[in-house]
Amino acid sequence: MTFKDKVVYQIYPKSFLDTNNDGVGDLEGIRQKLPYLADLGVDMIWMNPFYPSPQKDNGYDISDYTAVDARFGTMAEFEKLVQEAQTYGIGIMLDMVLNHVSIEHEWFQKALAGDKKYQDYFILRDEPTDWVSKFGGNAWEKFGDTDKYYLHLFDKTQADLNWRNPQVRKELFEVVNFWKNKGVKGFRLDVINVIGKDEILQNNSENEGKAEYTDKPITHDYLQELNRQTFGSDESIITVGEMSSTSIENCILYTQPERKELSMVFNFHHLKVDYEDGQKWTKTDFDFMKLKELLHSWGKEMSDNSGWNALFWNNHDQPRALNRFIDVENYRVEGAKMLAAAIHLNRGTPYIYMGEEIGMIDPDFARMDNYVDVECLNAFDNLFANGKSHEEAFEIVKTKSRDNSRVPMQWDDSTNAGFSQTAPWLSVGKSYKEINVKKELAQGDIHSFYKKLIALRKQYSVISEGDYQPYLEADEQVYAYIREDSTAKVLVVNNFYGKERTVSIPKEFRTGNVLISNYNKKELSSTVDLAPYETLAIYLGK
Ligand code: TEU
Ligand code: CA
Repeated sequence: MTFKDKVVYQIYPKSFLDTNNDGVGDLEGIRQKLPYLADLGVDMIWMNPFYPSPQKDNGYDISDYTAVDARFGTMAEFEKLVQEAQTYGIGIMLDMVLNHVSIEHEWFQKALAGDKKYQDYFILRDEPTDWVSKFGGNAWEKFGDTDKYYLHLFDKTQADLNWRNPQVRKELFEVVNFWKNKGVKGFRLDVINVIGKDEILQNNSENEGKAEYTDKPITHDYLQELNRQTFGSDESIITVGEMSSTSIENCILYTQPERKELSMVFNFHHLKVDYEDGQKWTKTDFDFMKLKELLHSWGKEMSDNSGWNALFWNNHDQPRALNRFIDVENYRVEGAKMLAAAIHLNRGTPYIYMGEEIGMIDPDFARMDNYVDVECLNAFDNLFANGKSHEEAFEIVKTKSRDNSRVPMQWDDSTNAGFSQTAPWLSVGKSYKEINVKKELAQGDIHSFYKKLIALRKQYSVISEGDYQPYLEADEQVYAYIREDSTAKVLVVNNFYGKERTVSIPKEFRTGNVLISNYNKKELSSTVDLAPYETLAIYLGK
């Protein structure tokens, strides 16, 4: 198993570093920052899509799978990036969006022009079902001036592909192999658990129709075929499936090594604990007991059944975790370290989203016109149409918009946070003079805490390989777990609140050593008084 001691760093190329000053981040910007990433100690960089795209969904609407969009650079620059990253021991992980293409893709255009072969690349029906698009509205759109409708689970410019057609699968496998042959060492598979659709599609008013297309048994067959035909021939390649509304049961199947599907999976249940009645576009405090229950059940069941989780608090679709789970006004630094330790010492592969390692927070935009993402613009209209005032709707967008994490990386305190000399495509966050890489490296200690956590995963097999047991399950403030392998045991306790809490330490751990702490704690006894947002890990060798 080659991936268990690895750490992945996610880069949103549009917002990382703009080297030609057109307001959009580029491949050259990523290349220039390789030394920064190597110093942090990450093994792989996952890049969000940089392929030609009309950018209706920021690159997840692809019009050409095997080219580089000129706004990000050239294929030669991509090849250089792969090679240079390799000299630092860093692999490149690409985002594969195989569920849908942009309606500007040649396949869809040919289909629209009446080509029967290409019409069978899409999901066309005479009657739409009642399924709801994940970006709002019905999931079907009129197919040109015909009597048919095409399915789009996301934006109406993102047409779902027909995986039942073997020719479609063959084309998509060629896409993966194209990038594999360029030396790519990882694939992140976008919404891969919704690719399998039935021949006959049924209405289902419950839960927006999700059960009709999510985690269908045939999806496992498709993944096995994808594995065989593409990345399966190279053991060093890491794959991660992004799973929409999935189940533990299915994620065990997706990742058990002998099934040869994927290395690991992202699920999002733990990031829905601040949704009121399961609805994203609401504003409410997070439910800690629910969060804990999810982390424990996924941690334990994946551990007991040899599944493997991708571990993360942030990505390009989520507001910053610091704003969601931490009293960021008073404890940003302590909270950032606690959240980091809670996943980096956990069982699974940790992912760091750019800026997380310096404790970046949401941009705190003042106006609706600062937001650009299609999902939040639709949501705003929807909230407004359903009776919310402009102010109420804005407050919700402000807490939930995906733009929160997509703002430019904060490099220093100069204009545009050192991201670009020009106005960026999405405004810089308000906090950049206080929170930026330059300042963090000079005087902060979140970054060095991340470095230490990454190093620990490489040093101790109990962290990379050990199994997972929940601890202190009833505690209403602390998330704790025990890791164990043949060499050692580690107890990790995390205080999720800005108030102190005393917890008991199991007897055997009282003779252990403090592995890492965000309060420089060294002494141990039968209980420990946890400070606000304290994290503490105790190591006990066997
Ligand atoms: O996201 C899939 C997905 O369902 C979400 O995380 C979604 O953005 C969120 O739930 C909306 O509330 C992936 C990509 O990460 C996302 O950026 C794309 O927009 C989406 O697929 C479509 O390709
Ligand atoms: Ca640029």
